[in-house]
Order: sequence, then structure tokens, then C-alpha cells
Amino acid sequence: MELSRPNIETLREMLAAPARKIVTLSHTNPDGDAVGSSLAWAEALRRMGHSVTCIVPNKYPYYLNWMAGIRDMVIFKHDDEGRAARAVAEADIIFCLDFHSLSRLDALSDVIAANTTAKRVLIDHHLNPAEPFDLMFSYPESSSTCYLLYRIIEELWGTASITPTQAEVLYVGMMTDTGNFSFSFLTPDLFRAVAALVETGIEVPRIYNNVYNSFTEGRARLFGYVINRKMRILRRGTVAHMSLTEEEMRRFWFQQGDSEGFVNYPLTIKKMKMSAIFIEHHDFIRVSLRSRGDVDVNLFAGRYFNGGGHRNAAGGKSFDPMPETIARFERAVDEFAAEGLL
Ligand SMILES: [Mn+2]
Repeated sequence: MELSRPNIETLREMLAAPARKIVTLSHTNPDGDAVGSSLAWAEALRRMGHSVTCIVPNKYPYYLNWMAGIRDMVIFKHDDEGRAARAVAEADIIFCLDFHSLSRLDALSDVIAANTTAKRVLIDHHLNPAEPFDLMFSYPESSSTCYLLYRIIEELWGTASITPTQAEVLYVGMMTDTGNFSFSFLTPDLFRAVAALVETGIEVPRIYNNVYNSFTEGRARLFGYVINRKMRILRRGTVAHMSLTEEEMRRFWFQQGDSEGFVNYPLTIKKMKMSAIFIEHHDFIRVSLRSRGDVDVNLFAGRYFNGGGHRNAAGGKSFDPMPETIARFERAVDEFAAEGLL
């Protein structure tokens, strides 16, 4: 992965004095990569004298609460004082981290659209960025936005500039987006980056425990329930889907983030190629898709659920009720298989 030299120089000029008002944005249901990249980038920019507001559309999951600086992030959904709207209106530069389309911001996208003068910079690793940006760092071959950001920081200021707090939040993004370094794009350079982060003194086992061993009892029981009672297997054991209604989630004291990772589990079954979970929200159903190897769930999500993401991890939405959503998925799977794509 080679970063574009002209883009790096443009970014360097953009961040040269005078001090700017800067906003970082990340996607709805912010995950470790979204939060980690926002916090690491904000620290770098503040050190240069810029004033930075990190905004996310809704709350991050509780198992990220321990991350340094996370409580300073503005959560648009609970922002009764209008801090997000003010920061966006005043912003000279808006950094879009870990998402490729303003539609991933839900209601926050209207606020962004209102500021037509700020420079917009994309730093992301999802396929096919949707909007025009003034400057784009779009690298789908990067395993996480945090790794991409590490490389940008390396080019701009050198890795010696990375503090232990930055290293810790960058590591969270690299770890979570790769499933603790088990998915694709695990390049030697990624591990060299990890080595540099570890050199700053971060405690890898503690970070792992904070993220992966900090769930609630309700989450463990909900997981057992969804695998045992709700997993359906199609096409001779190669496709699985699961669903959760709001009523079921209430029964297990659901908290946001509790269903994180469920969709990966069917892929632990030998020969499984594709897994889906449908999670009911107030006015739509969120569809999450995972696959192994050549099965392209980015294509599948785009075609059937108006979404996208990465080849092996993607998502979309359905505005139909649950039974219709599941029936549509099953028909889509047959169509996909008939075309030899599964
Ligand atoms: Mn990511």
C-alpha cells in the first residue's frame, strides 16, 4: 500500500498554520476503528494547535468506554446543546473517518450538508466512496482506518511522534477491524505498525480484555439464544442467517454493541461461506453480512440491501418487516448462487 505523495503534501499544507477549527466525523454505530481513528487524529491535530471536535452520530458501545478521551466526543443523538451543529458550522476542515458515504451519518448528514465552505477530507478503507471530497485517502486494501491513519501520521510527522495514548487507540482500531488480526489484508507492514505501537509501551493483553472480555451477562445469554434458536442454515451448510427482533433484545437486557460479532460466528462452521444477521431497529432492519474468500458481500449488500462495505464484511438496511426481509435474503442468495457468485 503506497500513499499518494501529492495527497500527503496537500494535507500537510492544509494543516500548516494558522490554527484551524476542525471537526472529525465517523459513522453511525461507531466501532473501535471509528472511535480509535477519531481520537488518535484529534490528538495529533490538537498538538499542532488546531481546535478539534470529534462527532459521532450515536453512542459508541459500552466496552469502548475506557478509551482515553472518548467522553469528550460529541454524540449527535444526545447533543441537546447543539454543540455538533455549532462545531460543524464553524469548521474550516471536516475529516470523514472510517466511512465512505454521508448516508452512514443518518440525521447528522443534514448538519454536514449545511456547511458548504469547509474542506472535506476522507480517510477511509471502504470500497467506492460515494461523495466528492476535496481530498481523499481511500484505501480499501487497508485492514482498518487506524492502520491507514498510522501510515499518514508516519508520512507527516514520523512514527516517533506517536504517544502511548495515540498508540493505544490506534491499536484498538487495528485489532477490532481485523478480528484480532485474523481477517484479510494482514500484511507485513501492518505487523510492523503494530510493533511500533507496542514500542510505545501499550499493554496488548489489557486492551484485548477491555474490548473482548467486558460484555454483560445478558449479551452472553442473547448470543446462546440466537445461535441455538435463530440460526438457519441454507444451501447445504454454506449460508447461515440469524435475526433478532426488538422484543427478543429487550428480553436479554440488550445494550448497544451487544450483538457485535454475532454475525462472524457461523463462519466458524466448516464449509460456511456467508453469514447474515438481521437486527430490528425502530424503523428499519440492519443487515450485516460476512463471508469467506471470494464471496463478495459488498456486491451482495449493494444489490439487495442498498448498502456496501468490504468484500468480506458489509452491511445494509431493509425497510420491510422481518419475515419479508428474510424471504428477500433467501431469494437473493439463490439468485447469487445461480450466477456462480456463491
Ligand atoms: Mn473500519
